Amino acid sequence: MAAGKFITFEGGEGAGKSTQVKILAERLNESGHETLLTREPGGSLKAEEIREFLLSGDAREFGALGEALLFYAARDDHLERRIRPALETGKWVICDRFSDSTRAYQGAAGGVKPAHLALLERIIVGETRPDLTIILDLPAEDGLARLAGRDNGKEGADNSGNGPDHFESLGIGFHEALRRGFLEIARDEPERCVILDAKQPVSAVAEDVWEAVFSRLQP
Ligand code: T5A
Repeated sequence: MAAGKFITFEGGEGAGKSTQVKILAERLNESGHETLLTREPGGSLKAEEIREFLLSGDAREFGALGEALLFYAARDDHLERRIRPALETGKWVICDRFSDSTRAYQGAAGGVKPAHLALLERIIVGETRPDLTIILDLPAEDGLARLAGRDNGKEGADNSGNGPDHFESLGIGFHEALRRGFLEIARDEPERCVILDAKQPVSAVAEDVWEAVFSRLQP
């Protein structure tokens, strides 16, 4: 059996990742591909527990490096229990955030040295790198405004399901640094990454996503 494909979605807060991963999974299912739709932090039982801790803000005292280690502990479990087994059985894995989020949030915006994050990535992710990463690009203030307009928290957005989680509540400067961080990743790895304009309506972004998947991975 051919190994599956691994697609990750990245971008700042409210860029529309959760919306687009669902649309892509449906489209791939309709074209006959079995998919695993998953997310980070989380995606496995233990990783979801770490997610709660991280998004509650209680992990803040560890600092950005400590948070990165927690994201990687969750990622290790997620890779071992869900992502690699799915890829081995030929599934297309679509993941809402992955290691580029650690590079952008804890690295570019949080100040952890890129070399330290690269080392963690080598140890934990290893060969299981995404075949394609879609970066949804949106000005920071637009993404935050979208979240402010959302009438209830996304499932698991924080411990209560209401209000901004720890990362959403950081200042605009942090979110602008994030955006620059993601754009830099795309510039450094154009063979893996595609940047899409997330300001467009949902259906137009979905078309761009499909075009990127179709042209790069020929589903
Ligand atoms: N994190 C994560 C790290 O710091 N390091 C890491 O290594 C990892 C993996 C995760 C948090 O953890 C951080 C990053 C995050 O802060 P989360 O709840 O999973 O927390 O947060 P996000 O992934 O940012 O999810 P959000 O829900 O905040 O944003 P999405 O998924 O990008 O956006 P979505 O699809 O939920 O849409 C947001 C709102 O906008 C509307 C939607 O209907 C919704 O109301 N919308 C649009 N409106 C207009 N036009 C469009 N094109 C729209 N698309 C969606």
